[in-house]
Amino acid sequence: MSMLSSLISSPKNLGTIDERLEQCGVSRRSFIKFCSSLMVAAPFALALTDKLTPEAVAAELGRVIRPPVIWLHFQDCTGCTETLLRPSHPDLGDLILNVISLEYHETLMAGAGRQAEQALAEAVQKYSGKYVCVVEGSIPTKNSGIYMKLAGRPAMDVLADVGGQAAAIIAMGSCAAWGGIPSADPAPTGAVGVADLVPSKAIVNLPGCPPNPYTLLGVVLQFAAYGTLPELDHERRPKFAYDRDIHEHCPRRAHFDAGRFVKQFGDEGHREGWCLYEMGCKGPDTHAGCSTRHFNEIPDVWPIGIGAPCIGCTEKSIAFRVPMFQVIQIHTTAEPPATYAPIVAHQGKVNPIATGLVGLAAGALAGAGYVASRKFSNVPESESVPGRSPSEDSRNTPGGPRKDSARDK
Ligand code: FSX
Ligand code: SF4
Ligand code: F3S
Repeated sequence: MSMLSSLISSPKNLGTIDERLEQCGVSRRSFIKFCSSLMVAAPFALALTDKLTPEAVAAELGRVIRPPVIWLHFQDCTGCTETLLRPSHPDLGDLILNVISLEYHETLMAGAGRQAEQALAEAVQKYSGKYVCVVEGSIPTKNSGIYMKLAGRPAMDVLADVGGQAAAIIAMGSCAAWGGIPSADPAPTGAVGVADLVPSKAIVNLPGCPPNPYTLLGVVLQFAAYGTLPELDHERRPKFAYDRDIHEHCPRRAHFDAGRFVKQFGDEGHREGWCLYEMGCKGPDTHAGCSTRHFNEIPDVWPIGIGAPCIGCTEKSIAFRVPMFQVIQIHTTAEPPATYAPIVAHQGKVNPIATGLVGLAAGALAGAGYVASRKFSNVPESESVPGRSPSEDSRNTPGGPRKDSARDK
């Protein structure tokens, strides 16, 4: 924001925005695109915010290149390309015409057959070592990879060739990141992800089935502006999009904390928007940004937002590995309370000094104390939630279902 404010409102920079842009040598179109980028590309935007003057911004924008991109399709449903049709900042047209130089993409290109083969060969040769290779779909490895061929070559060979000569590879979607649906047991084609076959390349994994399109846009815009890739986690996922779990920012979290769980699809709790934990929600173990950045640019359009439990589609060890409705063990965050505090607690005499000390600490401890009081209360479960019957409360205790979780086995 510092750069934007210096461009717009610094006392030294009197004049209209158009005049300032002209002085800086920045076109209005570039500026609008830049503002759009700020909205979608966390790493790109954050990196630019330390530029203090309009001249520095102009210099940065001047360095924006249209990186050549070669996009490969392997075993997939094309949902990863489909998801790119939804964003508007930039939209797909702007992305492929102004931000990147899309050299090859089987779904979008007009050419076919030998024409397409030739386009791929020419692009690889012309931009060898400089292009970004985006891979969508998993790669079959069983029986020498005969289950998917491109112009007569097994997908494995195409990846070794095209991926091998790329500056970096973006594995778009869970299939390309670690095998996804085609790798589910019994994995008939021996499907694997990109990193299993070319582990030494610079690879950015963007798992999700499909992934959030803005995550790809963020990575691409950073590469276009700086030629760098974002910081990654241990699964090679960009931290800016995968550093928190769904549960931390889930709009149903208050229901989890209060012990209000959906028991069956269509029941009253489901209609009221209660927590989906007991329906198998993997949100507590799943790192992704869906709870804050919804799909299709429509509020609440994401799995939990429409009443479906998260299946953990961004986690290698969860989606298509752990059964969808199996309840998982909570181990990253506080568990929901098993018992509940009464509304009116018994009160004794309180020392005034102690009252003062408690007053100082009250703010910090209020939330923790509330949860702890529920957790350690001796009050029977039947008195746990005012206005609810004992049978309802006992059904809400998640201790039982968690015993069958995958992690307990
Ligand atoms: Fe896989 Fe992409 Fe799932 Fe589909 O094409 S990540 S099956 S939504 O979209 O590869
Ligand atoms: Fe949301 Fe799932 Fe956590 Fe419940 S368990 S709060 S639905 S992420
Ligand atoms: Fe996937 Fe769960 Fe988000 S299923 S799309 S990570 S809510």
